[in-house]
Formats: sequence, structure tokens, C-alpha cells
Amino acid sequence: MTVKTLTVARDLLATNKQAAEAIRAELRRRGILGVNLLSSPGSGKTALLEALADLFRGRHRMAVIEGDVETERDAERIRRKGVPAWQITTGGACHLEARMIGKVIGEVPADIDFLFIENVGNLVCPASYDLGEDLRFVLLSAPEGDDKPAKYPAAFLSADAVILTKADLAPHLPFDPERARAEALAIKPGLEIFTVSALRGEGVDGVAGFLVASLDRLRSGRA
Ligand SMILES: Nc1nc2c(ncn2[C@@H]2O[C@H](COP(=O)(O)OP(=O)(O)OP(=O)(O)O)[C@@H](O)[C@H]2O)c(=O)[nH]1
Ligand SMILES: [Mg+2]
Repeated sequence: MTVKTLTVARDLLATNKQAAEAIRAELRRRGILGVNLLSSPGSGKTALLEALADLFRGRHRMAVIEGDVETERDAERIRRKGVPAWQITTGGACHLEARMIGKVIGEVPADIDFLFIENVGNLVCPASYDLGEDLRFVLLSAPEGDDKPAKYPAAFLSADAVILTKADLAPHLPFDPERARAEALAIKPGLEIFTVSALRGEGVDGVAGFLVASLDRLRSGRA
């Protein structure tokens, strides 16, 4: 990379950080917990959000900003759960940027508890972009393999929690959840790690409990 390319990249990230800080301040002012979901394509981000929508119904209010290269499909899936959702299509870019969230944030209802941002499916690019969230989840599904944390360390280093997904498939695959867990913890000791099967609704309550505890901390100013 040339010095000029490096300078442009640094300036881009600095501009993104500024926009992200404004979003974080706005969400905190409203008492909303922002959660950014990162993973490879198809790891089960939308499926987890659908399962959380079922679990939170009548108890907590959520909204979702969906990021994809193309299509409105994920936002439509979330809306079918009765949850407000906005779709951002990047037209090719492999990650969301804070300025994209900034354009939508004014439409998000003030009285929700959780604002989930599902990033574009990619385990590399989104890791560098703060979207103004308070929590970052990185999902890793059993079919991807238990060796991925060490291969994509930036994403796991940036995470607050790792969610091992599609647990129902693990027994049929050469996937060792303990190895995945150990690799993630070697990158970032102290990470929260959850195991879920959104398909069966298993383990989703653990993620929900972590979200509610984080919301309580945010609202009591202990975040
Ligand atoms: N067996 C099994 N399949 C799952 C589970 N969760 C999701 N899937 C399936 O995995 C596929 C991808 O799930 P999505 O929720 O669309 O994954 P995603 O991460 O949102 O995908 P992108 O938004 O395209 O990156 C779908 O066919 C889901 O039905 C699970 O817990 N178990
Ligand atoms: Mg999705």
C-alpha cells in the first residue's frame, strides 16, 4: 500500500469514528442499546434476530437495521415478525458505515429497547467500522469450521460476545465447539460466548439475558 492509500484509509476511519460517536451518544440519550451483528454470509444473523423477536414479543421492543449488498429480503423477514426494520443496500460495499446508519437513525422509534444492526455478511471488512453500537456480536456457525477465530482475528478481537450458531448441526460435522471457544478466548480473554440453535430456539434465552443485563447497565449509567 502506498502512503497516500494509507492516509486515505486512516482519514476514512477517522470520519467514520466521528459519525459513530454521534450515533452512540444519541442512542444512549434515548436509552437504547445498539448491537452490531457481524459474521460470514449465512451464519444465521437474521435467524437469531427472528428468534429474539419471538422471545422479546410483549416484553421488550426492538428494531433492526439490515445491511446487505442487494435485496430487501432480510428486512422483510424481520417485518414479518412485527418488528420495524430498515434495509440498507450497499450496492457492492462489503460493510456498513456509520454515516449510513446516521441516515436512518431519525426514523427509529424513541421508545424501543434494542436497535440491532445486521452488518453485511463478511468476517473481514465490517470489523474496522464502528457503527455507534454499544455491543458487538460475532457469529460463527458450525458449518464454517472451528478454526475460524484464529484466521479472522480482527472480528473476534472487536467482539463483546461470540455466538456459536447452528448448534443443531454441530454433531453432524467435524466442528469442536470447545476448540472454537478456546480460539476465540485466546484472541480476546473474557469474551462472552453463547451457543445457540435459532432453528430449535435453543440458547437464545442466554443471549436475551445478556442483552437485558447490558440494557440495564446502559440505563443505570454503568455501561
Ligand atoms: N440448521 C440450522 N440452520 C440455521 C440456523 N440458523 C439459520 N439457519 C439457516 O442458515 C441459513 C442462513 O441463515 P440466515 O439467518 O439467513 O443467515 P445470515 O447470517 O442472516 O445471512 P446473510 O444475511 O446473507 O449474511 C438459512 O437457510 C437458515 O434457515 C440454525 O440454528 N440451525
Ligand atoms: Mg441476514
